[in-house]
Amino acid sequence: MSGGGTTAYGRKSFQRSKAHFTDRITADGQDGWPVEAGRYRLVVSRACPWASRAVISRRLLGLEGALSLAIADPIQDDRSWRFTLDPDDRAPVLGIRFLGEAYDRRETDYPGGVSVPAIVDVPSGRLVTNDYQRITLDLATEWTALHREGAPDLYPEARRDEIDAVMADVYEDVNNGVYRAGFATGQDEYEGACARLFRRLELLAQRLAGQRYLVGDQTPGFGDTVDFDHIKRHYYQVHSSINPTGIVPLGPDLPGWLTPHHRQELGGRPFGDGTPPGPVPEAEQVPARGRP
Ligand SMILES: N[C@@H](CCC(=O)N[C@@H](CS)C(=O)NCC(=O)O)C(=O)O
Repeated sequence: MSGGGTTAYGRKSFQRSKAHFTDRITADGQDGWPVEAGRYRLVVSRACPWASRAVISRRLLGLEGALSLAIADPIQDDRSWRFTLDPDDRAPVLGIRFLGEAYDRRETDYPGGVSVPAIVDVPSGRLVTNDYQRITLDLATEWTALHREGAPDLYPEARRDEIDAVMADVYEDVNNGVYRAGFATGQDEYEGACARLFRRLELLAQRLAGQRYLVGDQTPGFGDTVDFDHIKRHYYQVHSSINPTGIVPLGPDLPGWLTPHHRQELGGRPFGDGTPPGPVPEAEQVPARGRP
């Protein structure tokens, strides 16, 4: 996930490695990967916020039948993401034990990390992309022929500039900001990241004071794709440099999230011109211990 950069004080700072495989799956197949029902498998960890974005988009757009899902164990070993939640410790359909095998089939001796979300071409077993942002945008804009009826437009043309601007700030200061703070190894670095994170949260709260969503009317409920058990076990047990004891904290109070928020009183239509998605397919339901 991270390499190390050296700060002015000589300590290592958190640096996110860039997605290396950026091929796109598109309607016209410009990169050699045309949109096709049943051809690809989305590999995620439910612990990973970047992967969750793809899981949520897939669900809202009703792509479950067209793009199947593999869920990695939240606890990695030294070969990274593995399929130890599955029978025989092998991902069904792909038949591999480690996501790294799909990376190897794509490029031998690839020096980078093995990250989720990743999309794998099922027939060849090769990784297509691990570019989380592009994956999500392409699900919204290139996979339209396979969207469910009533799927919301998650990236409306008229709002793109605004979405991109808000997303850039949220990415820099919040999404990546929590990593910068959480993985800091120096006090100065930690305090800088922390201050920046809370400054941004304050600005976002101001934006949300008078409108229900960050941009426009769209943001349907995500809760049913969240697995807090996976999130906690991954972050508290895998990153032994920042939590050597591996103790997993109790909480949060998940049912508490279901208390009425009354934010609908601010207006907005959660699905824009579309309709809510149907229930989560049975095979993909988050076990009760991990969900609100
Ligand atoms: N680097 C990815 C972001 C996704 C990411 O960082 N995923 C993390 C999990 S939250 C990961 O798989 N890291 C590899 C590791 O932990 O070994 C991208 O920019 O597309």
